[in-house]
Amino acid sequence: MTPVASTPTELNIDQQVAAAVCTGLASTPKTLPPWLFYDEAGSRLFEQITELPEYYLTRTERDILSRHADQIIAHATDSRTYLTPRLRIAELGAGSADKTRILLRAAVEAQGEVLYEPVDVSTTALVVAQSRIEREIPDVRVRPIVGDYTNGFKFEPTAPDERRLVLYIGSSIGNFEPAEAAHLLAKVRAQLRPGDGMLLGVDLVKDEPLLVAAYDDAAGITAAFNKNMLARLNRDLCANFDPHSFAHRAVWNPVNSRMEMHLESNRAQRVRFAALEFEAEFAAGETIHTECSYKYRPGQAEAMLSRAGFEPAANWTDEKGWFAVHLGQVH
Ligand code: AVJ
Repeated sequence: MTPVASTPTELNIDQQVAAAVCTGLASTPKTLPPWLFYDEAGSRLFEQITELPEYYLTRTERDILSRHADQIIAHATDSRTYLTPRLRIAELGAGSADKTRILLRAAVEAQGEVLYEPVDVSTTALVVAQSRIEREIPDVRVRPIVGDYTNGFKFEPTAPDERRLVLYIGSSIGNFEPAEAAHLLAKVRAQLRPGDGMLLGVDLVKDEPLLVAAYDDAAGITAAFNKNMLARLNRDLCANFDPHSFAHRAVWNPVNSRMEMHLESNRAQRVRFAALEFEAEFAAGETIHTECSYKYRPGQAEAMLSRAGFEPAANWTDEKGWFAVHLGQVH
């Protein structure tokens, strides 16, 4: 079993964390799901990761979007009728919506006012993104949706002259097993109508040292991000992890075409979860698998989009072919 990236919404957050820990640490090998990274400290560490020299993903995707924003927007509004539709832009897991502003500016340029619907579980992130976007790009109206896009959120229906473009960028899809990823895209597709589209940002397979460095940076920020999960469990579940007794491991798994992050116990130890009446035993060298980041080969993103019911319409990449942005359309 590998970590599952979804966040159940029926339970409160502590119950979700408790359930994830009991399931993950009782399995062999031990796992914890990557959504546990993103408490306040973890979200800040992730923002730092995106600025690291080794973490090419954010920078490369931003360059692709900057270079091709007008064309992306033109493709998404491309119409066989004389009426040019208005574009509404939604975003799954919007977070700080930093790169999104590039596309929003291009859409404003093309059509004037734009409606932007960021979806995120974090109300704080949505509030920050909304005030920043409304200040910087006054022609964008932000309509935030607080919700878990892995778990049955609903878009508002669009008007007949509107098209919805759903952004799912930043290689977020890479956290999901292929079957889960297909399911997620199909669920989004089920809410869309002909003419709507999905813009998917995926990281591509490249030389192993580049991949490993991106997940094991020299400054140790990714190591801190990985170990922060243990500090979070200490706080949320009254656990007694000693984060120093675990080492950060980043490994390329060529069989499954994914980067993996693990935490390796450097000694035999027992960790107690006072809030749970639960204990976990670690042998020296035993690992917790905390994340998968899938990397795609040419054709795989298109295949994934097709299987979910999208027509692969166009894609854009950088000069080195490190990252790709794919547009899937609903016919
Ligand atoms: C936010 C899931 C795209 O997988 O590259 C960064 C998270 N993990 N460094 C990724 C992450 C380690 C990131 N995603």
